[in-house]
This record gives sequence, structure tokens and C-alpha cells, in this order.
Amino acid sequence: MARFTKLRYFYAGAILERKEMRELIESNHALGDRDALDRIWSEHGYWFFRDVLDKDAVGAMRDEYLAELRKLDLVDAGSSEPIWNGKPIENFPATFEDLHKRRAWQNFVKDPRINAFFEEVLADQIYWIPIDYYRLVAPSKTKDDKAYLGLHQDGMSNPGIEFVTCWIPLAEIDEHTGGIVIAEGQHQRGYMDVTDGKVGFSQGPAIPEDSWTRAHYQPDDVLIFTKSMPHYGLGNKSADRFRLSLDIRAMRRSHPLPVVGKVKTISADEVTVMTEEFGDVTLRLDDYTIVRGPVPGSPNPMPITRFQAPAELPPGTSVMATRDDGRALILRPHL
Ligand SMILES: O=C(O)CCC(=O)C(=O)O
Ligand SMILES: [Fe+2]
Repeated sequence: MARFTKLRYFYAGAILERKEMRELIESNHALGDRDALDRIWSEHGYWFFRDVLDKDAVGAMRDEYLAELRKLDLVDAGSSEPIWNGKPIENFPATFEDLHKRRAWQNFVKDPRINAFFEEVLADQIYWIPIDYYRLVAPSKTKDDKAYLGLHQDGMSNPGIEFVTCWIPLAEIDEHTGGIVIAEGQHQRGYMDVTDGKVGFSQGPAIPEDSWTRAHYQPDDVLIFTKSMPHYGLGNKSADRFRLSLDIRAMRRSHPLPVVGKVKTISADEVTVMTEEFGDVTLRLDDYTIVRGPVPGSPNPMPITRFQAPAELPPGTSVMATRDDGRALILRPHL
């Protein structure tokens, strides 16, 4: 039996209701039992573990985020929780370059306690791919219940690599503060596509209302899900809490790894990437290659054509490509 939580919040005296949602099922009982973990993964497409990540390591990540909010003078110096102090918030940034520069998440996953957890769960050494997001979402009192991030699957436009997404709350995230929502049971339907500007499954029924699933997230929890899992991010409707989370993507090291490094040379037809794992790798770009270019001030690289690639991804740019027989399936920049 699925459990449901009713999400209610108040706005200007009126009760607005968020959709009724299922609660994520915890997988803690399966830790250490490979068969049970594998069964849950193929049936549900996710693992939700409560209270498993090392508290100090998660606390250090939270402090990194809080330091950014203090720099913006939006959280008071003495506060250990992400509570907005009421100062002007209109120019809240979409990216936090300093966190990237300080390699905050890379240091987090290097912590032996964090690394050991992911190695145990994935039963392999871990390779972290450079698709990563520091999510600091400011409270917004707008009337509409606009999503923070629209419906998608992480694998939709990232062919050629087997990865899982690890979504990590860094402070409490309740129903008002938002957070991720996944479509339980919908991960076995292939990829959605875009029809008339709307993302959805073009074959078969729409995603049933009762598949939407979330939790009241706590620091030290982690949600790990498959790249075909449909999901979106709720807006932050809380009065004064920032939503702090991190999402990073892990691969088993024994799987074919992506080509990660700096562009050495690039044309509309070919890119050479200098990598640590494989040395220099040359890949063909063709009209099927999903090429992305950087967007200043946004964490999301944008689709571009291969003809724009030399200008948008010049030598020296940090990129990730995936490959099929000498052809690039994707080519995307990262910070
Ligand atoms: O944090 C969110 O709102 C959504 C995150 C997401 O899309 C992901 O973790 O892949
Ligand atoms: Fe996602």
C-alpha cells in the first residue's frame, strides 16, 4: 500500500494544495544484501536511504552553501540553518561559481566515508561524471505553484553512459521548501519526448497522477535513481527557508567511461580532447551529436549545432563527450 502525504501551504490566507503525493519507500533494510538491492532497483528504479551519509561530511557541504548565502548577506552569521534573514533577495544568482572553483562536491565525495557508502551501494569503484548541480533555491512567495525545474529524465539527452543520479539534501527540505519529485514506476517506459513544447511520453498513457513520489527530506539522506526516471523539482514555497541540495552522477568504474578533459583542437567535424584516462581522444562530430555550449550565469549548457562548437567550446574548454565507434554522441562543457 502506498502512503500519501497531503501537501498544504498557505498563501495570503488561502489554502493552496500541492498534489497529493506518495512517499518514497526506504531501502535501508536492503543495505548489504545485493539481491535485495538489485530487485528494488529494477522494480522501483530508485533507492532512498535515510540517515546514511556521514554527518560531518554532509555538515561540511552544508557549511559551504551557508557561506555562499552569508556572502550574499541573506543568512545571518550565527545561523546554522538556511533561514532567510529578510534582506533583499531579488538578484538571487542561478549559479555559484565559487562552489565550483572550490571543488566543493569533488572534495565531498573524496571523503573516505562518503566514497565507501557509494562503493558499497554500487558494488564497484565510482567514477563521478562532470554533470553536477549545486541547488540553492530561494524562497518565493509567488502565488503560482511553479516548478523549480521541469519534468525530465537525466538520460534523455545524455546517451552513451551508464550513470545514476544521486540527489542529496543538505538541510531539512519539507513540502513547502520543495525538492525532487519522481514518477514511481514510470522508469521502464523509455524516454519521453517533447510534443508542442510539452515533455511527456508520446506512446501510451500520460504519467498517472498517483505516481508522483517524494519525501520530507533530511540531511544525511540520499535518493539514487536511474537515468530513465521521470522527475522534476518543486518550487520553494516556504516563507523563509532556502532549499539546499546537491545532485551528482556516479558510474561504475568497470563500465565504459566518458571522455573527460580539455579541448585540444576542434572543428565542426571533429574534436580532440586531452584526457587523464585515455590520453588524447579524437571523435567525429556529426548531425546526431548532441552538442551543448555554456550559458553564462546558468548551470545548464544549451543545445548548439556542431558548427557553433569551435566558437563555443574553444581549445582549453573542459568538456565531457561520450562515444560510439569514434563518433561523439554528446559533447558538453562543464565548470
Ligand atoms: O533538485 C531538483 O529540483 C531536481 C534535481 C534533478 O533534476 C536531478 O537531481 O537530476
Ligand atoms: Fe534531473
